[in-house]
Amino acid sequence: MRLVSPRLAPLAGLLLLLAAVGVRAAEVAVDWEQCFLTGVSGGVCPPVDVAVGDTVTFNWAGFHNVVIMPSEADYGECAPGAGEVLAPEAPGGAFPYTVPEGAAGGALYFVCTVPGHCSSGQKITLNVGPGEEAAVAAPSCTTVADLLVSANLTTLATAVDAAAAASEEFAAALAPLLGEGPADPPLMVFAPTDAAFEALFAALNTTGEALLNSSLPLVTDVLKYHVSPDMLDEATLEQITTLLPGETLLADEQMVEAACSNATVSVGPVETCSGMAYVIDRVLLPSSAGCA
Ligand SMILES: [Cu+2]
Repeated sequence: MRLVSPRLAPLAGLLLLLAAVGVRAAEVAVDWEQCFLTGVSGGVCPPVDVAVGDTVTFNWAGFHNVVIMPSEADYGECAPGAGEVLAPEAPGGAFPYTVPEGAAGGALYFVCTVPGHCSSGQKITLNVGPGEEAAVAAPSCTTVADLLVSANLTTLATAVDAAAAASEEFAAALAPLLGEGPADPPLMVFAPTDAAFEALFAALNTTGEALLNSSLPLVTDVLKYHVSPDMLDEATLEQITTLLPGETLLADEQMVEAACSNATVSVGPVETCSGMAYVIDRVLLPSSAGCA
């Protein structure tokens, strides 16, 4: 990640939080020796519930191996030669097995194929929970609106609210960004910081409030100039279209050249529900705004 200013610290926290989602792998111990003893005394080694990514460690003291069987039927019959040897037979051992993604929602079957052991009952079933499927069913994606809040981009959020309240067309165009409509095609967003807006207001010798009151259509055009249906190349400046008809930008993932001003990407790309977002340090002004 690039340099993150204190202002954007909440964004960094959000990204770390997102990265941590789904990383809850557990350590599960299987007493493989006890499983053997339970089997030879006529019992059944109880199945164990696990999740994708869990590490299951088979521990034993006697002479055993760990073999995974391809099916419940092979497991039930202790079919000779059917399984794959994961840990060769050895006098004592601790074999770690990581539950693979493909096992989600199913079961895994393990036996010991030292002669007589499987048929005596040294076998165990691991029931695998739905794992990542649950996360896919309820995606935890970030909308651009979430991003503006978490990155504390209050001036931009205020301007977007005012423009959306004044123009149904603008509100409809922005709906996918706010998580209120399907993002197809995805939309890329350049989000200027509060400091960028302050610099613009100072240059124009005005305030944000005055500008919204006197020139809302112009503000709306400027906002449209910050949204594009195009994708960026990492390091090659390419011309991209914007939601403002006839106005284009030259941009890569480091910088943006607008008609009247250039900006540097300070944070990004940030993946949102509706496409990529980049926090930038200048407000982009289209030629129709009149290059001051
Ligand atoms: Cu054994």
